[in-house]
Amino acid sequence: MLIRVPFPHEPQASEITPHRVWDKRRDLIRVAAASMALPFASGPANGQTGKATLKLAAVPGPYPTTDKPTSYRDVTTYNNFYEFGLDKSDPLENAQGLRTRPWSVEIAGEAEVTGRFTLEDILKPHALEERVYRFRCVEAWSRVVPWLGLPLGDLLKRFRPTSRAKFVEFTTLLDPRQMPGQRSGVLDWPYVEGLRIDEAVHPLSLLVVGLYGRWLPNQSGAPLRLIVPWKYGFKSIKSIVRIRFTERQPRTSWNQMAPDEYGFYANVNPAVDHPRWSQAKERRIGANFLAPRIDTLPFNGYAAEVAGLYRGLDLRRFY
Ligand SMILES: Nc1nc2c(c(=O)[nH]1)N[C@H]1C(S)=C(S)[C@@H](COP(=O)(O)O)O[C@H]1N2
Ligand SMILES: [Mo]
Repeated sequence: MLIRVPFPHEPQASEITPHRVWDKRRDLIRVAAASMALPFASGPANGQTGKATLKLAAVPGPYPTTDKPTSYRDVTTYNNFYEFGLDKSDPLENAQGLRTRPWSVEIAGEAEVTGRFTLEDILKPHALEERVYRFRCVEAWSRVVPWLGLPLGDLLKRFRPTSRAKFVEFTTLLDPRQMPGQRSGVLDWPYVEGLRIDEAVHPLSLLVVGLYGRWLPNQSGAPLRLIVPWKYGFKSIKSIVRIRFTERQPRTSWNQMAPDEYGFYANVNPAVDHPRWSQAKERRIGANFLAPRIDTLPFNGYAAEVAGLYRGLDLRRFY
């Protein structure tokens, strides 16, 4: 049976209240954030990652935005990660015990190279980049984050996808003992997302391992997540354990649950409303509470880079 849950829902007063509290603390937070926001940060993984052998060092990559980044605190205390609960504060509270080392990713499907790869295997050949991207949730909040990661296409190429690989499917860890949200039926677990292969190898698509010069905290999708900045946030799947090349369009979690509300494409589009609310504007998290909402831009501001991927596609039908 399909249970309709109030997600992604319109922002409610109860969500706004904590922001006022955070806003008051923002000056303190800014000091803390400044000391950790080293654009070329390098050093061993911090305590949470155990005996990681990889160091986090990044160079600035292309596609920066001039928008002011949201504070580290706002980015890591207000999250969507249903495996750890439905409230925005639940992932911070419930994800701390998730074991993210050792970690491995299975590569499967239409590719010459398949099998299981450790996180170290995945990351080692790549240079990490820091990219400041806008990120917009379907629930009409947005933020600006200095992500650390590698271009997804660079990784995918290593597995030599065959000519039959038209899509890429991504799957999150399934482990109800570690992920209490998976003991409830809000979604058909595990969380699955997918991209057309040309979207996946587009240079904007980033496989993310960190933010603000640090390894990803668990609530942000450690140790490996996607960031697809021109699509609504739900496409940016967290804690990935499997990448599969497919000939057919994969079944994705939110699309399967409510196909009339969450399309496979999910390109940010102010002209196509969600059936239950407008998508024309957004609230920048961390901005002054009284600041007016800002206009949402087509493809979240990345139209110049990605609109060409959808030439000839009716974006009202393929939302
Ligand atoms: N596995 C998994 N990935 C997920 C989600 C989730 O519930 N589970 N939520 C998605 C949604 S709706 C959003 S808006 C972003 C939120 O990412 P953030 O918490 O880092 O801002 O993660 C996406 N990735
Ligand atoms: Mo979202």
